[in-house]
Amino acid sequence: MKTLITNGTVINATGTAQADVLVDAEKIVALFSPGTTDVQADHVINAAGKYVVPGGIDAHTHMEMPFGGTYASDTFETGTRAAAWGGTTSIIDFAIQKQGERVQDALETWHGLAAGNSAVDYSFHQVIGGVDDESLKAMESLVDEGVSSYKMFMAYPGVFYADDAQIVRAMQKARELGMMTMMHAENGPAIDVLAEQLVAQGKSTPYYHGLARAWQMEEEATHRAIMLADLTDTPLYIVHVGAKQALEQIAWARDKGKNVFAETCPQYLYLSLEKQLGASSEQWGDFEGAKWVCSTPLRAESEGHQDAMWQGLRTNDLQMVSTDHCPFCMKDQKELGKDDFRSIPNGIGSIEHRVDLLYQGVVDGRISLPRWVELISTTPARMFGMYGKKGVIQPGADADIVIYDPNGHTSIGVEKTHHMNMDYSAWEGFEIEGHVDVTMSRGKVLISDGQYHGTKSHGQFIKRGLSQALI
Ligand code: DUC
Ligand code: ZN
Ligand code: ZN
Repeated sequence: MKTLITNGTVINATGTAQADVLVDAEKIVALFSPGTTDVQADHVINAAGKYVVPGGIDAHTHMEMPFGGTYASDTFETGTRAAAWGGTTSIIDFAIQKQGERVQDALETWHGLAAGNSAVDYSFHQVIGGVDDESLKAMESLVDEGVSSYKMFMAYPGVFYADDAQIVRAMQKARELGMMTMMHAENGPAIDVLAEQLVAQGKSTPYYHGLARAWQMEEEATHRAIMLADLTDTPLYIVHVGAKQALEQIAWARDKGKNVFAETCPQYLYLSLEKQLGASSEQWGDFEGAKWVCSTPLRAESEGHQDAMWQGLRTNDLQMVSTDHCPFCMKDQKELGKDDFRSIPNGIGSIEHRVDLLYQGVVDGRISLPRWVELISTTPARMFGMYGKKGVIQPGADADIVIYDPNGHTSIGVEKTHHMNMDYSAWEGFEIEGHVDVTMSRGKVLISDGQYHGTKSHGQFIKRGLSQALI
């Protein structure tokens, strides 16, 4: 089955071109100057006036993540269907090993959750939640299994936390194996002290989650992670950067030529402690703020964190944007923390909106069209060892293609556009001056004409190679 996408503007990270794209079965097989071929296709899609871009890659998602006595509310089925609606055709989720569990068992559990339940292709990073001799040994088989990256947490003592000694040992193992170390960089033990003191003073509403997780705790942990990676001579990728001071640490390390990489997320570009969690004293008691309780936390706009994140995307001190998609409903989930912010499950759902929210950055003059593609697709593919197959419109690549309408419009809201399994939208009322018209995954149209045509058995596991982003 051949599909020809005609008259569109193809956008890769390297630039834009007027080109027709020929898809044969699951692959892109040719790009032509428009009208220069009489190829017979079974199906023609007219993309006149539209952008033809590589499918989005969300390299940081948490389907069904166990957290705070509950589970992230999107399954692989619901979360990847929402991804397709929003132009994302690949995700990398986290297979979570906790202390006392076998790494292989955790990975097998996540394979079991995703296989046959994914609308789009998926892969895994391994979380090592308990660094010990057994889990370090188990890391040795991960690269062969297509899992070339793993994550540790400097936060959440008693749950996923790794101390400095564990981090050093894991980084040494990663260096031996060529794996990418990903880090949740916040000083968890210090945060827990502040949180306990705030609650003891009666300051227990969601707003105080942001105060307890002070930017100093993100800056300090980011710096420490950089130095431990330097010590062990291993590359480092910092997840969900939200504090401008943490970004300064990353820029400093990169200026010194270190293999330090980082992502931010849409919530750190657009949302803030003041607007969403209420900095005026009347609102401090408002539990609505629980909708935006995530870690790292939303930070004060008055301190300039959001503008710093946009700037980091322009200067390439931040190389990509992932969602940290970790949705929880207000009812029965976020509500667990109505008397104490420490019991609010941490997370925001955005998988459906990342491509649109970043496109709005193009409309607003913050990033260029090729940079948009680079941030949402090409760099995630390179960073995590799947470039060529994913992240680019070129012959030989998987036909993961989004047709994006710059004259379309997307109104975000739980009633309007939302397909995630959540009873609210963290993005309610956001208006995007663009629209995902068609989402194609390995040659199959998943979204067109405002309809979903996918199946939960379409998505395949992506066996990834080593990072292609290293110097
Ligand atoms: N932060 C979140 O907001 N949710 C999941 C885990 C994390 O680190
Ligand atoms: Zn995290
Ligand atoms: Zn996360």
